[in-house]
Amino acid sequence: MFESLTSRLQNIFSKITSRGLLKEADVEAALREIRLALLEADVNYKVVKELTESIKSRAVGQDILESLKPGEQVIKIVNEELTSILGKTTSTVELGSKPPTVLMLVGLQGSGKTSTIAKLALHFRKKGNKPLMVAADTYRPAAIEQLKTLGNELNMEVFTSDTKPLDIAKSAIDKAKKGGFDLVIIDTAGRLHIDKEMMNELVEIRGSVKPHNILLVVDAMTGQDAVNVAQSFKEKLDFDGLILTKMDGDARGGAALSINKMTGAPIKFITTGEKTDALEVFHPDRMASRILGMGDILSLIEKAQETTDAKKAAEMEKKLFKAQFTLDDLFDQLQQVKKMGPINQVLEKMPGINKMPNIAKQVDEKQLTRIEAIIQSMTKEERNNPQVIKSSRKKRIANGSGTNVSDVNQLLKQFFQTKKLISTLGKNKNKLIGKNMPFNI
Ligand SMILES: Nc1nc2c(ncn2[C@@H]2O[C@H](COP(=O)(O)OP(=O)(O)OP(=O)(O)O)[C@@H](O)[C@H]2O)c(=O)[nH]1
Ligand SMILES: [Mg+2]
Repeated sequence: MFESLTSRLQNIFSKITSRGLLKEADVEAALREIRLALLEADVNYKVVKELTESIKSRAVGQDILESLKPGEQVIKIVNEELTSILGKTTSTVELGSKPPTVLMLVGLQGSGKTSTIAKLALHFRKKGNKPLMVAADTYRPAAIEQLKTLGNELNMEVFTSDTKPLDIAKSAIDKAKKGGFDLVIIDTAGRLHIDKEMMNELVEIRGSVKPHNILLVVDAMTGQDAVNVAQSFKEKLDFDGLILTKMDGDARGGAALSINKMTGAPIKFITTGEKTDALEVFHPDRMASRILGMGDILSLIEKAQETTDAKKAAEMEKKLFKAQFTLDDLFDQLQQVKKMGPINQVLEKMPGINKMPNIAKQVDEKQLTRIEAIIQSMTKEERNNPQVIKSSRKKRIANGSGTNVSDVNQLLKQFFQTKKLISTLGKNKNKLIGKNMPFNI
């Protein structure tokens, strides 16, 4: 996500932070480069203009230029202005007090409506709600089957019926009331272009079922086209919020950075992959940090809380800092990390990681599987006390795991190094954390 924009911005920032003093001309030069980077990221020119002007009006004042760390002050301003462009505050979907809350997803063909419905259903189930997915796309023959398959996969109910979309939606709401569902999510048909037929159908469903929220689903990879689609929809069928899909394939970020300003509608969710758990609530401030390469620790912690057992995590932390961490614990940790999603997406949220592209590239899923296989080929004694692993044992472990002795050596070396690093970190925990942050904002 945003890889190319992030690396451009980081280059610009490293220039201005490497100097102690900043002159007005330096800030202006940096702003010109920021402007170019945004335009190349396919951000709408009106948004680019507004953003650079507001940064400029705040960044060239005496207070900033004469401050102790002017470069960092400028980055802070860019961060705040980016947050503002992305929508300022988080806009969530609140469930009404009188169930069921009805959501209706609309959007062009292939934008990701059906798959996002399953992701939303899972998201709300995790929060303790009981969602009913409704297959009201009778336009494309396989659409109903697609939603049913997703429902089976998640073990969640999907409402289908052989009638017209409007009747399907109405009967689904009746069913929700009787069956104790507190959330109804309606899938609708997409078209290649915005056409009268689609709009009439959507307007009809809206008039009849009065959804609490109409969410427009757009494909982030289509950049400014997504913005144009959203603007046309806004004119014909007012919607309450946006869902940006396929953010995992969007290196530039043009749609995400323009769409809120250009439509006035908040981005409520983003999706970052094909799996049903690849949905995130959109937080403008966290997204701004991610774009600037400062990571998104809060989302990472939330994801970890969702997928890990809190008691286990606390035990692990104690062991880590007491240096009692064994290879068994490492194996457990790998399982937890894997549950958090694709490893490259987990790494993406860590501050400063894109400054170390080699690390991000080195850690791939295959390598994790290899490490797991090596650990599984060890005896209990070896896992608890890896010092005993000498050359004959190494050969046996390599054979057992289908790897080479050099792979075993590498894992052991990394394990001992990490253990040492962590125990030093433990001793200097507070001192080190501040220094390791990429920017002291
Ligand atoms: N990589 C990636 N693929 C996605 C994401 N969201 C959706 N897709 C894929 O995009 C394709 C289209 O998604 P659908 O959910 O069928 O789109 P739709 O809007 O329902 O399409 P129609 O029903 O034809 O209007 C599918 O292959 C999805 O797996 C995402 O966040 N990342
Ligand atoms: Mg669909």
